[in-house]
Amino acid sequence: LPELQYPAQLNAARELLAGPPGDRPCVRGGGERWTYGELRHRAAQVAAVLTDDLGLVPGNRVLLRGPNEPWQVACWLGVLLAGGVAVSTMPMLRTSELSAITELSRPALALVHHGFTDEVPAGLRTVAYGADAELTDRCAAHDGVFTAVDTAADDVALLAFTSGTTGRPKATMHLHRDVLAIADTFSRHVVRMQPSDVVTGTPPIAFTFGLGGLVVFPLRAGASTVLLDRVTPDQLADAVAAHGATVLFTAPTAYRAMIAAGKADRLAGLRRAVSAGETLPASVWHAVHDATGLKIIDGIGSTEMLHVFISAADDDIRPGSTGRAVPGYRAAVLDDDGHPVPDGTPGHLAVRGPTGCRYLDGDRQGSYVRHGWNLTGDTYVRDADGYFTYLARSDDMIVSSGYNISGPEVEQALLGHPDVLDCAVVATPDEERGALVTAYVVLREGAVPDPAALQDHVKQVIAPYKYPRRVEFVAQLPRTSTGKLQRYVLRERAAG
Ligand code: 3SK
Repeated sequence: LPELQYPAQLNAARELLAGPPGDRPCVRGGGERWTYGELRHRAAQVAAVLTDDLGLVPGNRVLLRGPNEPWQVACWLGVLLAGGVAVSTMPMLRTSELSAITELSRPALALVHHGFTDEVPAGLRTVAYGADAELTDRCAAHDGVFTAVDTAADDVALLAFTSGTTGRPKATMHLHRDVLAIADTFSRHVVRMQPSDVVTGTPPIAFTFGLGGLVVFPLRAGASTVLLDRVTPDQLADAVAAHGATVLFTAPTAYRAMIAAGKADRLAGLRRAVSAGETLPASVWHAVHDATGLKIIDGIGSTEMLHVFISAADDDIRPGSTGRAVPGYRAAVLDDDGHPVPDGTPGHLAVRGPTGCRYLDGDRQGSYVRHGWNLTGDTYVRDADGYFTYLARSDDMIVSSGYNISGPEVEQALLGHPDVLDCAVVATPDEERGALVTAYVVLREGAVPDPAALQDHVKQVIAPYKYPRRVEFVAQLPRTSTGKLQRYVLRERAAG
């Protein structure tokens, strides 16, 4: 794509702020409502504070921590303008998790929302932001004029941490050109964000799904963004309607919960609804479509790739399938030796494109990137039309009595039962079969636990050998801070 040819010297924040006229609405939330001019001014002030007052030099890392609200966006942009490297952290992390991140990333200082300073590890120079906090006072002493550091397109702009469905956090490095590339591929060609769009959603900005969807994409398009802080699915649906949002970014669980709460009609004003973080069950796609006419855009992305690389929109959507490689990316399904498998045969999903995995440390780089392909750890199947359908995380395939069974496929079947609100399917050890397909099920309010009814239902919708031989009812499922199911927690629990 010609739009992916960036100049050798490129500062992503300067580019994102360069576009729209200063009086256009830009970002609101946390009681603030800023135009593009105001965001530009504040980001420049933050950059000036970082360099002039706090001695930041290009390449220094800055830890960021706070809820989704405009000051966090100003801080993130300010760090990049100053040539620093943004290390965004989830607001729900505690000291032990933040310590692991600071040990790995060694930030020079931290910019932290004044309500979130308590958990920051001792010894890290911390400047609080938000109303009446130190950073805000310091900003007032700067005039909002700052010449962005002339970073190279290949300089590191951010470190992104995966919260990890395996429980092991990892840091990935992304460059200034990567930040623009995610907007110039998925947002421009699939979401097709417009300047008139009003964007909202739930993923934290510290999660690259949220950073892209709620910050980078709207700024690149000259659209406006409404940042919400920890909303329930009910509140999310109401916020979409109240703010006149036209584009929504959230996870399948939120869509499912909005339907369960009878709130899907509140989404009717949306032009685009994007789902990522986990695969979107066809039943959820149809339920939202039936209630609103909306065609949810499902996408697979990863922290390693920065954002979404397979997706589809409008009439290209085939519910239950993730879609095709996003323009600018190539995707393939490979066997264990790295050779492409025939269409229709399951294998390892591999992807390459303008963004890619660069781990900060450790020895995982060689297993994630092989021969230029990023191996995402997902088992997928491709059809003759180039559509990719998710089967499982490669370590979520269950081998039971010699059969290969995808845990997520059984979950989708269970989710089609009216009593099931949420579920997870994992392998538990079994002497006879090697592994037993085990379902952990959260029932809808008022539903009566009936394992046999759920097992019969699964046998009706997918091959009967895949049915869960063990069904356990639970109040809730373990999820990461970004909402991904932690199947390993259930596997460990089952193994005792
Ligand atoms: O991890 C994910 O699932 C994801 C999805 C979309 C965009 C970015 C990410 C990290």
